[in-house]
Amino acid sequence: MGYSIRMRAAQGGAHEHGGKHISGAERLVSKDTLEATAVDLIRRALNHSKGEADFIRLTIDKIPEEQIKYIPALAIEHYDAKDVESGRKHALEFLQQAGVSAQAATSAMQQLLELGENMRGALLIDAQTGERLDKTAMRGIRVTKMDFAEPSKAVQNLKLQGYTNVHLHEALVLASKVLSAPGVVAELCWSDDPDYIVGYVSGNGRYHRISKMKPMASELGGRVFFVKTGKTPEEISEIIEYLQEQVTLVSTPE
Ligand code: PML
Repeated sequence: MGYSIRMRAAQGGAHEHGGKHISGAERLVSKDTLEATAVDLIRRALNHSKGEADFIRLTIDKIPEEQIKYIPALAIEHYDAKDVESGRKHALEFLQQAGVSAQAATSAMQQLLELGENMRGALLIDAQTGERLDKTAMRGIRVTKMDFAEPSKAVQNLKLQGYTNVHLHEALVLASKVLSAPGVVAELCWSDDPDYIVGYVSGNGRYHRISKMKPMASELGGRVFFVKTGKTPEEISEIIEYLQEQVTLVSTPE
């Protein structure tokens, strides 16, 4: 038994009323750490480099054990890019190694770069044609209800590999869940945090972490999930349902 706790924060009112997205995060925690986690998430919303939030929404749901799916974490491979151009070039290569066509990879990257403002969720894109599959406009597909199965063990394990950043912890959980969805073959992401320029491509069981995916001070980031071509509308709805609703805990290797 655990609790899903999710935070989203905006400035200038709620997201649904046109507020600017400041921060979002989520945890799956036990009852005894729920309160401390809530405080942690509120602090995070109030102290963000994108500005101070004036709208903060915390949502808490109790989750029965039988609804939880356990999956392994992706293996991390770090690529040190000399500049943003080389980072993006390698991202396109990693996507193709994961089964995304050159056309779909290039078109997805272009769609992310042309957004002009941040979406709350991800674009869902056909891995062969590059066509957008979701009909959620600027909302996008939000992945929720996930965490590390044993957070302190996972943090320790990542620290031993030289990774201490909270962005990475959260992104690894999300990327592991996304790639476990039926029909998802890869993901492309870079952060919208103005002082964080790291991004990644996940595919083939790997999290290819890329040191430079956007210029410093840029507030534009985003995510694309690539889906195997030929899915029916019902199958696409199932993928979206899995990403949004399946409670998932990510285990890290010993
Ligand atoms: C985000 O923070 O929204 C995305 C972070 C992407 C990269 C995380 C990392 O590997 O450091």
